[in-house]
Amino acid sequence: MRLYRTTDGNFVEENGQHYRVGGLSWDALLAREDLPDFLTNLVAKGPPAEGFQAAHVLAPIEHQEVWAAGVTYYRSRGARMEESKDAGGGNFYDRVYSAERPELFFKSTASRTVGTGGKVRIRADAHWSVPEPELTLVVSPAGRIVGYTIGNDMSSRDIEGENPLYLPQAKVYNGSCALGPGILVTASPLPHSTEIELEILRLGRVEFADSVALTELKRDPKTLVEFLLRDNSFPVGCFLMTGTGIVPPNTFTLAKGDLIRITIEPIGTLENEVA
Ligand code: DO4
Ligand code: MG
Repeated sequence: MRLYRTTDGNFVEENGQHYRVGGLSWDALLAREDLPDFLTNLVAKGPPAEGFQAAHVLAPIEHQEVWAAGVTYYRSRGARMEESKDAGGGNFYDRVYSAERPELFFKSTASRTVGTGGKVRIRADAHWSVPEPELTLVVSPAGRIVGYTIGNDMSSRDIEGENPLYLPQAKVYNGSCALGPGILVTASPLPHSTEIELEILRLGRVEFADSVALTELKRDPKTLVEFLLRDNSFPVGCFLMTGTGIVPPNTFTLAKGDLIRITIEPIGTLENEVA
């Protein structure tokens, strides 16, 4: 089941049919501990509804906070060590990769987040920017993983590499986050074979493409959630990006007009142009 927030209200899609989810705000839906069962019952009751338009889909966020995990793939560990070696930061990334406590950081709010079709931004004072395609957990107030969406953790690598203490500036700025297109609502974990695919198009041609499977994710999503909720409450649920396993070569930086396409098969495709 996929849940969509649209300009015409909220819809759930199952087997190509759409059903209207009336009477509850997006916050009220994401605050439900029984979201998978609630939507299963709604679909079973039917009937399907007209009126769903893919072009009207909004970012699947209202008042939720977006958090992110870092250095959860070996590839990301290597990239951070390399970018920060002149600043003496390399050792920290190596240590966090194998430490019991994961790296978790605050990433975004709804005002800095765009949905599919929206424009993400390169930070105005950055010179080396990349998208980070990440499986993103949808977490209930009690810490249950009730679904999955696709996230783009836009990052300024030169700022992050200059000094690890600049991480919040490299990660949190206007248009630094994309989520969507909708939420795959399920109480079951995704198979380890699930692939995250990234394609960056420049002037209509593929400039960079790569993919990674969830088998490469070092941390268990449930453990990431457990750490996030250790001393934090999320009354309307939250999003937790699980880190990137795809890093373009160091010669690559995003440019205005690039099209970033991230696909995770059971969820869909998140597509954003760089403003
Ligand atoms: O430690 C810096 C950020 C890492 C990150 O965002 C990632 O690995 O995805
Ligand atoms: Mg990231």
